[in-house]
Amino acid sequence: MDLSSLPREKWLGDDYLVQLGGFWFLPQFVKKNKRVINNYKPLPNDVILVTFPKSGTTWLKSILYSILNRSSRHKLAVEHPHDLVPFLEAQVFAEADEPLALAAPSDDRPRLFATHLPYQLLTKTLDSSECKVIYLTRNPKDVLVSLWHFVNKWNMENPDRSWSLDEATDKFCDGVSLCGPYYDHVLGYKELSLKRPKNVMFVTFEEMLEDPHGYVKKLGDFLGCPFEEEEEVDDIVKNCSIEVLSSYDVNKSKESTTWFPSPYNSFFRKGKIGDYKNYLSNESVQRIDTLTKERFHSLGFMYGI
Ligand code: PAP
Repeated sequence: MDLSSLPREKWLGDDYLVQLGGFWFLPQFVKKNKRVINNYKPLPNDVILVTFPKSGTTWLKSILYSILNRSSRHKLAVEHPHDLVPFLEAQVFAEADEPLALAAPSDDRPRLFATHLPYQLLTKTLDSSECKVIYLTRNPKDVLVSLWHFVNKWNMENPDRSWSLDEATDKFCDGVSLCGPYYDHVLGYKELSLKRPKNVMFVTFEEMLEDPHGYVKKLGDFLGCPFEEEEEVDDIVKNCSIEVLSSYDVNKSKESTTWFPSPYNSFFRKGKIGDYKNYLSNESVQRIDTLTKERFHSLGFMYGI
């Protein structure tokens, strides 16, 4: 594919992002994204976790894996959530149009995948399937601060490319962010969840963190595998907490994943609500809140401030 035909914007240091269908991606992901868009045909019982980067993907991967594989959830102690639940674009379709990982399982256990791709690029894929989608969103200010930490961690070996929070804020507000614009990403799935509530569940990081027990149960119901024992739910909440997950060697590893240039440990930091208050200036908070009002609140979606 000829990348030079796509719009591009400077992003970080000499790196740039390219635009595909109105959303911005690292150039090395364009071909992989297109493979997913053109070739992924979800089975009716596939389960897909969708997030804008830094919205709590790693956490919900571990929870969904635990809900769907109750007998093998001890695997969380030895495998990183990102290896247990592969990203369609970064792992499953990274190299091939028809990857082996897509073979239908011999039993009727659902396949569980994740993606950061926006609905606007997956409209045909998702509209033509009865698969289940769980969309997790998070306050934009916390997303931005989490992303800024993450990117600086992956650039650690190259201090020339460190990224100031002001630069990161400018890019985020301009929509030039990995898989951005954030607001279009969230709204695409929010609208879809209202249209197809049986297939698409929309959850927020904040409500999940405030009531993880209630949300694990709701997710079990949504996925058609409700819990009979409250204890089982409590176990999942505990096993997927940031304290427990980040204590495992596999998640403490400084080695880079095979599919992205960032260390395994960079996916665990604080996992709190409102950490932006420790980093963003009042001016930046106001700037993002104004955008949130324009993009979310004006549509009646009272979220993100
Ligand atoms: P990704 O989209 O690149 O996969 P993602 O997992 O969404 O990343 O983002 C990591 C954030 O989730 C981090 O947030 P923070 O920077 O604000 O701390 C990380 O700490 C948080 N996180 C990871 N695991 C958990 C967990 N078990 N519970 C709560 N938050 C978590």
